[in-house]
Amino acid sequence: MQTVLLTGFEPFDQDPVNPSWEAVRQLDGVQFAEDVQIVARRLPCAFATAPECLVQLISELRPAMVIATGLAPGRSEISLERVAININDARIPDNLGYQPIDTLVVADGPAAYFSTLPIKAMVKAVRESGVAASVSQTAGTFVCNQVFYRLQHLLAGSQVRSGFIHVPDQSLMALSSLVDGLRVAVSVAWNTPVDVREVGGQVS
Ligand code: PCA
Repeated sequence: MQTVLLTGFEPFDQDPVNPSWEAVRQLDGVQFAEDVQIVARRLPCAFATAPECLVQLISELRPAMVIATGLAPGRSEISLERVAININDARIPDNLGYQPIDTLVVADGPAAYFSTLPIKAMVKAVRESGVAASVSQTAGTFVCNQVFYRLQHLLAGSQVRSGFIHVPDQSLMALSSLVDGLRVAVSVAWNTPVDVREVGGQVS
């Protein structure tokens, strides 16, 4: 059996729940192809501990694909992140009270990494399933971007494809739609070796 590791985050910034974890936990154990199953795990919302936790999970579970998710407050669509950047610039302290400003995620790392997931195909399929989705050109500069960058750094050059999805607030998308959309996104990612060519950019 092969594993797709799907992560969500614990709550942060005084929110009682984080829909990223509430959604992915519902997909834990779901088998979406004959020999592939989702394993869902929760990451802490802290710069110091989240990447270590993810690295540990990857060495333990040896996943064939990794998709991390987190909440993007205010966004109303499932956001397929295109790029992780090598900067931490926190607007608020994380759950351990740490607030880095303009520090590098990896001291000698490149400025950015692209997602290695077929993000255009994923957007297309999620939309066709009736759930709002789009490509996002920035994962921000907080813990999610840091985790995304560390993930891409760790798996760069490997056969294991990986990326990040930001999810909407529960006030802007029902949890059931989010779960359905993520299930489609994972399955399409698994089944699409080469991304499709679709409009998905922004003018500014
Ligand atoms: N969202 C935050 C961190 C944890 C989460 O769910 C972010 O976008 O960085």
